[in-house]
Formats: sequence, structure tokens, C-alpha cells
Amino acid sequence: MISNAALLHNLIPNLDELSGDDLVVTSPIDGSILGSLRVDSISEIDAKIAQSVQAFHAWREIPGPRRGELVRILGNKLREKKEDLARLVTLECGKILEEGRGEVQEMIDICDFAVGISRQLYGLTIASERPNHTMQENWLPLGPVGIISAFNFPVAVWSWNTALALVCGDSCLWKPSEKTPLVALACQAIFDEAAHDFGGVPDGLSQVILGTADAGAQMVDDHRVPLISATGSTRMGGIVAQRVAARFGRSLLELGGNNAMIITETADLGVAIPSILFGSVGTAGQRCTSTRRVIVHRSIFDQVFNTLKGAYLSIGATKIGDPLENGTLVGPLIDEASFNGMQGALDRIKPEAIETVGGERVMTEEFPNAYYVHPSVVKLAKQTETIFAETFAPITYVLPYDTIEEALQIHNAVPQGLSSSIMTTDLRDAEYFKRHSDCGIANVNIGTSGAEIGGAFGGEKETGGGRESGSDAWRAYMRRQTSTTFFGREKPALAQGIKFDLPE
Ligand code: UN1
Repeated sequence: MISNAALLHNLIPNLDELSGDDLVVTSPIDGSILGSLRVDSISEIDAKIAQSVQAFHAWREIPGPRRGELVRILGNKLREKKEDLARLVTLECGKILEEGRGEVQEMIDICDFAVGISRQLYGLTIASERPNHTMQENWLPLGPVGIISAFNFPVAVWSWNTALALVCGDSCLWKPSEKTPLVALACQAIFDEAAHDFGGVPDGLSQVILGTADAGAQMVDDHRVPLISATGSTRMGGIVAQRVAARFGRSLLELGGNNAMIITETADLGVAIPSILFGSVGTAGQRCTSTRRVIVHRSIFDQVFNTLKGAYLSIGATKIGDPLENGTLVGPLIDEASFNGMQGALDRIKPEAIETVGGERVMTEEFPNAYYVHPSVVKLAKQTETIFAETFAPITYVLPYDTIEEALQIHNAVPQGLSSSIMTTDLRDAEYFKRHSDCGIANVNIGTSGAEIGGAFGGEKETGGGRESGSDAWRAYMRRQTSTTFFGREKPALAQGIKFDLPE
């Protein structure tokens, strides 16, 4: 098997040049050091932004379908490097290799999608109320797009933004999580190869900015970056939104979720239980779409809890471990702070819990410098504000309900609004749920996580309101222009029938 050092050098050929003492990168798998990098200074970030503006001015002149060609090449490079890149995703963020592969597949999928969009940046022709006038709505490139991404989807979220921004004629600046900078540099190297093969790509069309929150803040505050697309905590998003708004910039936010699944009395539990498990313990509960609450009809409440309890215990006994190994389903948490966050949440819920399974740290002998946990499932009599905050860890709260209306009230009571799901074979309950879920995603007989890229991804309330990836999310990366043209030879008419007769 390829060594970590060889993998890194294959994926990041210029790694030595980028190395330094500022940012030590460790693997959550065993706490080992993967590399150490130099971060960008304030003036280097300033220069990168200036370069991005220049690149934008050149790139916007290239026709959309031709811009799509660059993204097509990028997608093909990702296909070639899928296995290596997936491995680095796993090494740096700790998700199981199978999910690392899934993440790279999302990148490939969004590239294909964006290539299609590059020929469909459609505007509108609008009926004008005046004779001999045409009215159009045009979509034009926006400018440099600042992308802030989180550790848990360290590369897919970048690609959702970048693939679309590039076909829309924008340049990109990427501030990755300081926990996952290496895989960002690997993506940059892959982009550089694609740009080389394409030929004539302006320098700095896509760049990485390395640093801590301050580096992100510098980009957030810079008026030369018209759009900031930020993925991460609600706390971070709240700060970004205000700072970007203060300079009249635009922000696209993908923030926290507190996603729930409703299980009605008619649910097919053979469908529901595996969906809960993938949604709650998959990625060690570190997806923004992870299932955090399961709201179960009282008639099957004990049955569902007991089945989950059994499944959590058997996952705990055999499926937690090294995410690079076949058969592992639950890898480590990202770091100690995340472990402490999980313990804090479990401590807070203890007085309200009827029963709690799991939650303890495991694998301490094999991996003393890493944070593996037994996923936890907590039985509650009712929902309280104690579980309103998102805990980025595998804790599943199970609650009872009596009527579908009450289920939706419980469901919608939290401040976040990303993803939701109902398990039911009753069409009426399914339709009621879709009408009343306040989330950006509302699935029927499908779990809360694992969305395809073809739909618009994002959510309401404290999730931030942004939509990324599929559908018409590309519009966020362009500016809308309304254009009215008069092509007559007579005296032009004014709108609203206004007469403004000037002296002859
Ligand atoms: C995230 O956790 O930030 O729907 C993104 C999903 C993935 C994306 C998650 N396609 O779970």
C-alpha cells in the first residue's frame, strides 16, 4: 500500500515549497503528523485577491460553453485521481474510505452537471408593454467568489462552488478549514493540471488561501470579493453574514442542521432503521445533514428505540475503527474539542434522558491520540431546548409523538432548517410532511443525509438560506441584468403610459 508521504507527494507535487512551521496538520485517525504548512500573510492574501480580480476580467470574456470545457477536464482528472484523493480525504478528516470515495464522486458529478449548465446560462425574454421594445433578463459573471469550507466535506463543497462559479465566468478563492488544508492543496494541484491541459487559463483563476479564521475574515471583508460562500457553524455564518452585508456583498450560507426523521405508525422499518443508522452514525455524525432527532409514533416508540439500541450496540462492538480499513463504518471524531462537545451534550441531556446507550470514548489503546466514540442513542419523553443546538457528533435523540401535526410541530421547533425526512407508507402523511417541514430538504422514505448533487442543497432559518450545487443554484454566482431595448424609428414611448411632451 502507498505510504502517506508518497500519496501526498503524488497529489501535491509542490508540497516542499508550501511547507513551513505555521500550520501542523494531524490525522484524526491516529494523531500522527501529516505535514506542516506555511500560511498566507495579510499581504499575500491581498495579492491573491488582486490576482483573482485580474483573472476574472480575462475569464469572463471566454464563452460559457468553452469555460465548461475546463470543468470537463477537471472532472476527468478527478476521475483519474479518485482513489488517491479519497484516501487523502480519509487521512485528513477521518471519514471512512467508502465515504471519501463518495465525496470525490460528488465532485465528479458536479463537474458533469456544471458542464451542462455552461450551455444553459439562460436568461429571459420578457414581453414589453411598449411598442418596438424588447426586454431581456441577462445573467452575467459576478467576480471573484470567496469559498470558506469546513473539515467534514473538505473537497466536495469546494467543488460545488468552484465548478459552477467557473462556468459562470467567475474566479475563485478558497479558504479551506485549517484542519484539512492538504486535501485542498491536492485539489489546487489537480485544478492546475486541468488549467494547463486547457491552455490559456488566466493565472490565479482558482487559488487557495491558507490560514486561520483571520485569513477567512480578510477575504470576507474585502469589497473586491462580491460573493462569499461559507459552509460551517451557525456561529461562523452569523459573523460572515453581518460582515459581508456591512459592505453590501452577497453571502451564500450553508450552516448548521438539526435534522430529524419522523417515523409514522405505517413506516416500513426495514427501510427506516438502515436510513437512521447511515444518517446518524455515518461520517461519525459529522455531516451537516446527519440525523440528530428521530420522532417516532408512540405506538412503535419502544420498538424503534430498542431496535436502534441493538444496532448501536452491535456497531459499537464491531464497526468502529480505522476508517481506512474495509468494514469500518464509524471512524474518529475530528479532534478533542469535538469529543468534548459530544460529552458536554450528553451531560446536559442526562437529567432528561430515559435511557442512553453509548457515548463513551473507545479504541484508546490502539489510538491513544485520537478520538473514537461509541455512537449514542438517547431516549427522551419529549423534546426540550436542551437539544436545540447542533452537536457535531453521533448522538441520536429519539422522541415520541401522537399526531402527525404534533410530529411536525416538534420537528420545526428547532432553530435550524436544513434536512428532514419522513418514513411512512401513508401518502397523506407524506404529503402533509412535505407541505409543513420547514427545511430546505424534505425526503420521503429516504434519510436526511446523502443528497444527490442535482437538487439545490441548503436550508432555511439558522441554516442560512443558501442553495448550492444543483437545480438553478448557478444563479447565485452571476448577476442579473434587466435590459430594455427600443428598436423603433418613432418617438419612443415611456413606460406606465406617462406623457412627457417636450416643447417642439
Ligand atoms: C455537509 O455535510 O456539509 O447530503 C454536506 C449530504 C452530502 C453533503 C453534505 N451530499 O449528506
